[in-house]
Amino acid sequence: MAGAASAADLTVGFSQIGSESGWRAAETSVTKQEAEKRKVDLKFADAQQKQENQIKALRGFIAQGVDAIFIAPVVETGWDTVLQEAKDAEIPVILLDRGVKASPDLYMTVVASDQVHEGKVAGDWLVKDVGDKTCNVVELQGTTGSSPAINRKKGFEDAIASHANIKITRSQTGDFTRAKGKEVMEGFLKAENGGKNICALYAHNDDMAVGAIQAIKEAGLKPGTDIKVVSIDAVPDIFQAMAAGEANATVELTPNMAGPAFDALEKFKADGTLPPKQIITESKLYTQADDPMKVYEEKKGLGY
Ligand code: GYE
Repeated sequence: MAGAASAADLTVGFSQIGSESGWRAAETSVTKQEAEKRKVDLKFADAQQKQENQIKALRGFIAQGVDAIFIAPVVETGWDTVLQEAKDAEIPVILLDRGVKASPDLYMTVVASDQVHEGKVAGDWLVKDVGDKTCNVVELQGTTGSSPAINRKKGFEDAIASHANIKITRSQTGDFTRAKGKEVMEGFLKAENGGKNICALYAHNDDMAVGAIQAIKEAGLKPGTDIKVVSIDAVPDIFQAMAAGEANATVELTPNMAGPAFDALEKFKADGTLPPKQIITESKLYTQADDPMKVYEEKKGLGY
């Protein structure tokens, strides 16, 4: 009987969304490091945030006959046909950091955070911070139709639902990027009396928050005090902003989704054991009380 397949025998095709945020760049570098460590031949494809490019990449991987496919699906829908093609080719698919609306028998597992919980942690922080003060919140949503944008919105709304003094008064996608986050925040500030009506910003990722912080400063306001800033990812730059008093809280998302994914794949290849349908990564709240510059030093250079 052939020895158990070690990772060194594996070729894995990885369809990455793009490099829209610091967190995404870190996930890419960590995935490449994990592959290198395990001597996996990783075929990398950057989709520049376009679903059609991801579908094309998956078809290329199927044609190449890779042993497995990893994909971070840019949006939740539109995957059934190509996932069925991978299944017909008996190529297991593992989803990284985002989910899909497709039958669970079309993928092996999804390695991701509990994104509803992330939004709830962010909302709970704001509830605690504002007490019974009236607080109008503006929201920068992630990519429209992506599971983190849908779930983080729901979690935050769940957290503030029973607090009538806290309301989301404006909400728009910033597509998870700094540039768009800044642009949309500029619009919010103009529409809300130069920002005087805004008590807090909830951004679905730190990159949009960092862009928005720039806009708040250019409007002559103090981010972190005039407008509280809470976001998700825990990338190094948000800790720099926190140390400067310009951001207040972030919810950590590990960029290492590939480690658990490779572990599940190796186990399956070795003895046929299937992983659970969901492998959920931890979420941790960081605030200005957590020595932000120390965290910044620990995180910088990890590929962000
Ligand atoms: O929060 C953001 C990236 O899919 C959960 O995508 C991930 C999100 C992450 O653009 O920075």
